[in-house]
Amino acid sequence: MRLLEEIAHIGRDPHTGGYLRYAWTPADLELRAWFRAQAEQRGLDVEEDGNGNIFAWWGSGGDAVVTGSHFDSVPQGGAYDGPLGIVSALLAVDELRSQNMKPKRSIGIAVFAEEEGSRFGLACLGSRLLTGAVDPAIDLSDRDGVRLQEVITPAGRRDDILARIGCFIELHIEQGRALTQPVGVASAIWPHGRWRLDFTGEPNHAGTTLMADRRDPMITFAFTVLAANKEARQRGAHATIGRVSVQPNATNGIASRVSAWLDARAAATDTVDHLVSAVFEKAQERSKRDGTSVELTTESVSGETLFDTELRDRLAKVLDDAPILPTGAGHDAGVLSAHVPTAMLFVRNPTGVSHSPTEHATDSDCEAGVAALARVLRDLTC
Ligand code: HGY
Ligand code: MN
Ligand code: MN
Ligand code: MN
Repeated sequence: MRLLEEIAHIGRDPHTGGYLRYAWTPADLELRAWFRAQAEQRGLDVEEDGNGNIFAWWGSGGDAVVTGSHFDSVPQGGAYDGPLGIVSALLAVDELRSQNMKPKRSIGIAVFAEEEGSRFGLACLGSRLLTGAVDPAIDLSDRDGVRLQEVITPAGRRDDILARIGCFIELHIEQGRALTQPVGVASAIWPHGRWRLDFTGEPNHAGTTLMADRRDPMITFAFTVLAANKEARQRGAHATIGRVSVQPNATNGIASRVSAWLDARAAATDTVDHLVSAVFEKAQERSKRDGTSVELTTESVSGETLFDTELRDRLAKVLDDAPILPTGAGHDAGVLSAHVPTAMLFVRNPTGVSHSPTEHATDSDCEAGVAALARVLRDLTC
């Protein structure tokens, strides 16, 4: 898809084809510069909000219809998750310009920072800073120990920008297999959250310590991974353990500490809560047996997002009764929806695979997404 191809090489791992686009790293800075140039080529007024987010405005008025997404990726992520929404917004503006459209409301394109949370751990960091959902002084560090405030000095909540946004619409590749037509409209985002699990044991010699004398946190950790899988399956929920670090991670030493993140999601909030409590309970029981300890820390929790029904139905109607469906994936649209009427458009993902180098959408479906976004922007601003 045009423009996606232009940025395809940026932050791409040549061995796997996956993307390593982490916020404020060279790849991300290159993508931001590319976006700024694209926006300026279109005569859009570009501003940065001090939280890492970029806004490109067509028109200076308030009550703007804003669309956009994120550039950053999960480690070894795909080419579409995020960038498709930004590229489609640029191409939709081109489409409206080619129709000689003069919008009566401003149109904005937004690029949100650190949506995946791959660098600092907190998802939707940029949109959460913009809306005041997190404090600009928040204490976050990346895996190299670099603090957020060493990278940017977050401006925090920007009421002036929020006041300009009349509604927000995020176009995104669908991250499941539910969408069987080229374009769909989102109804909701499942409740989801991230919890950190820290397992502590006793470092010791791999060769001389009897098995019965060990206090190995890896054992409690391994048991917890299996428990999370079992508890999730029993509840029809989704649980994933990732971002694992083992200290000191020797080949011939028993670990002192294992840290991991639990990503838990389900169609209902209390299912997520029960899932996390059940996993932690099982981990604590096992830790008693292993002579280790386990701590649970809540990193971020997002309740169910129900998108604005009027906007949702209006988009579905404009798009000839496009299918309406929920998603288990989090988005900046979920954060914005607490502040402005918000909707999402999904572009079909034939395999449903995402957060993987093989993530893919066909060119014709991506073009259908651009056409749909243009139709929606026209409907809302003319
Ligand atoms: O993790 C998510 O659901 C999203 O892709 N950030
Ligand atoms: Mn993602
Ligand atoms: Mn995304
Ligand atoms: Mn998103």
